[in-house]
Amino acid sequence: MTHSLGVLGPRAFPPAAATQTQVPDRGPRAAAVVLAVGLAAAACTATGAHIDDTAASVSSSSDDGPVTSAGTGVAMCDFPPTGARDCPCTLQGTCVDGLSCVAGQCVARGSTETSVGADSTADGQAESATEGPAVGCGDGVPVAGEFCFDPPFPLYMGGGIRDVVIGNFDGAPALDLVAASSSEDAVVLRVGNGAGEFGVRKVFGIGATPAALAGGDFDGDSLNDVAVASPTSGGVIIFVRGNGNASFAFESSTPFGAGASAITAADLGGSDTTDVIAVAGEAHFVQVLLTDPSPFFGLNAIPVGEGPTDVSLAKLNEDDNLDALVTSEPAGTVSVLLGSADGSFGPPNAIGVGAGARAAAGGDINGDGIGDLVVAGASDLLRLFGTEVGSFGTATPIGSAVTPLDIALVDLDVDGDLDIVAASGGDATIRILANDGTGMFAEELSIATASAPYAIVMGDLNEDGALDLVAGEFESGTVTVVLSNP
Ligand SMILES: [Ca+2]
Ligand SMILES: [Ca+2]
Ligand SMILES: [Ca+2]
Ligand SMILES: [Ca+2]
Repeated sequence: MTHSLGVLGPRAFPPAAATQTQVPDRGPRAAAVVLAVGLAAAACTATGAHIDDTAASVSSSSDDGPVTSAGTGVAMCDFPPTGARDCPCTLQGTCVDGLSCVAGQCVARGSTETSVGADSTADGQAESATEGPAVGCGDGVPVAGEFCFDPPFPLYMGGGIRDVVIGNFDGAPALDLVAASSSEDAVVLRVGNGAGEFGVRKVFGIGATPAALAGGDFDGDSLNDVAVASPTSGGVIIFVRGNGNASFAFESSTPFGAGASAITAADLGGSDTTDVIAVAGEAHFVQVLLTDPSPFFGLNAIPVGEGPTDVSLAKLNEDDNLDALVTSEPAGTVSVLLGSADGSFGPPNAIGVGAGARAAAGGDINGDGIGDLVVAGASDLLRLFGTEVGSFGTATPIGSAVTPLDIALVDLDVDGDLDIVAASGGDATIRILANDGTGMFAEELSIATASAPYAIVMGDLNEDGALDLVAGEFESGTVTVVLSNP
């Protein structure tokens, strides 16, 4: 998920999500929702004007959870922008062009001291793939350029987890987790306390097998709801109304015309409510379902060719409308559908990326103002630079991840460029790849998950101002939670 990052309010869903579906020969249907959470950015201006005072928050601990600590930073600017270590900046601080805020200083790209630290073997010891524990991690002050996480821990959600959504569902500000349990025909809620701890499972049956979830306020009551794509629902999208008190009501269903296999949510039609776009994998179409005036008023289905697998949304051209990316694993394509302000989408422009395109994310990864693509391919991650609006260069392997099942673009280290978070199904890891600002990626971290991750989502679960990661896992019925530790 890649377009503008909105600030996540207590009941606000971030604007877009990505879902992914299964392919028969790989077992369970995979699905993912990626929620990007806005981090209040304090940008250094070119004139060297003052920026921001940022008070990070939260100090907490738990029996099985890590401790996060607080930090306060004051941002000032690099002026003149020499790149010398003469410019203090904060975590969220973005220095002038060409400089990154690293370890509290504006420095030139390439001279960064990227911090790493995670427990990829889940043995309780933080480590780095290359450099040992990160110097800058754990001080409570998020700094641009550092990737800092505590050891991952699994959380049981229910049998056959296919998808996860992060959002507020209990009326309290802390973010909660909702997962799709395909063996229990249910959505499962665990309420978060803002410190990276979660309450007991609350199971809500939906009478059909969920394949993918999307979260948002679909009925305009300012309470978050869940929309469920299910191939066994009889051709409807299931609307599960959030009551705002950690409970759901099975509310209604909307005709979709075929079994749904993937779904993602965003405000597509200009109303204040969240809309969805869903994929009919076997019927080979996508359809937008607008929520104004009531949940799920369908627009015309758009044929997208053989075996659509996943849909995600991103801003790829110069207008303000979200565009849709529809992958097809059997066809080996990513189809780009340009969006309009009324929530409709143009015809698909299919781009061949080789076999096995399972999921895609869009965004400008090299900073030239043109939208680019990254793809979870058959055996590797792929990168396609946009050459002009609607046109893309050759799919180039990035060289990380094994049988990737999901992919997201997000500025995880808050240095101003989009990084990759990938669910690596073949070796049960989350891979984090740092962008050098030119669309070149290097693997930063490989974090073990409980079993093959089918979905990867992000949100600030422990309220420290840095994004945390959650992977959804079918075989183990878990989510693996990776909390930030800046
Ligand atoms: Ca609602
Ligand atoms: Ca670009
Ligand atoms: Ca970045
Ligand atoms: Ca966090």
